[in-house]
Amino acid sequence: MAGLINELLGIRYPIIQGGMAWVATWELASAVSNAGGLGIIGVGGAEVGWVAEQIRQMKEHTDAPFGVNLMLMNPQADEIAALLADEKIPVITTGAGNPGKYMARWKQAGAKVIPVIASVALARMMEKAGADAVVAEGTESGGHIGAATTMTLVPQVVDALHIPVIAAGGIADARGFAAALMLGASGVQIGTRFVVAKECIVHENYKEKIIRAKDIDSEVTGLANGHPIRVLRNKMTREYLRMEKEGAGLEELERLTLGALKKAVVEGDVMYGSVMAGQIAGLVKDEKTCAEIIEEIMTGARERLQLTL
Ligand code: TUI
Repeated sequence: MAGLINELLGIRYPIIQGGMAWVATWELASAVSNAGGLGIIGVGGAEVGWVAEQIRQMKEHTDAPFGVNLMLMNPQADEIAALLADEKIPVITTGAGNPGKYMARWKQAGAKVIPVIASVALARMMEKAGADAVVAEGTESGGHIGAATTMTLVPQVVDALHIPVIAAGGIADARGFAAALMLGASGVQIGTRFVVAKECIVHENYKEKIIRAKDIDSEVTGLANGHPIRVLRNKMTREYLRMEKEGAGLEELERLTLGALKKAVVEGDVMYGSVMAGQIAGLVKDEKTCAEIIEEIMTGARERLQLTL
């Protein structure tokens, strides 16, 4: 089908995987790329050496296009940005900031640059700066979020830009995929559904927490200090929200969340760790391979839309 991002990116299906910190390692990303989507390595707060090793493994495990997501609050963002250019990474997505200063170098290296944005203003700025597409990420998403919902953000970004828009936030099955295309998106980015993929290396407790989540189990911490993070409710969020309400300082609150994502993902501490997941977690009911997840979405989408891919 013309105009979808599978053409732009040289992949089979217009589905990209979210670049989730600690979660989106080469194991998950290569499985998504090998299944016809775009797998993305999530840099998060990791060091440049870790990223280099992930890229090496990725190149060993897939011949298909793949991406790397650079979280712009990473202390080594400059070094990692240079590495991505040197390694000729085919697709670079960014989060939690404005990647403007890296754009020229990445474009020169031949990368397709796709900033993740949560507002029309930043989307416009990114198009002007030379972005090839944007991911419009609604507040339904897990992790660091903006305020607008996917339903309202996507059509407004589509109307404001000339480049393709990829919808993210609240999409986990064929219905969400079809709805995103109805809003004018040229593809989707999916995170939470892929956390519960067989190939995803997160701790079993983390997958279990998503599978058991109900519709109302999503919570946002950090709203008061300007760093809203969507997670699944647990002992940590209850304590955090109580302290936030009582006017606790940023330092005190950060002590509660520092390293909390790694604690949940790697150690499986889903009681005191930060279990980042989107609002759609309640819809995710089983562990499947990346190929099964993608095939299920595409089969359902073909039934709903006149898709020929
Ligand atoms: O980046 C994300 N989601 C993330 S990053 C992340 S790692 C992290 N861990 C702990 C604390 C903080 C971060 C977990 N989840 N999504 C993409 C996204 N970017 N959503 C919203 C934005 C965004 C927000 C503000 C982009 C730009 C922006 O400001 C632009 C500016 O002018 O600086």
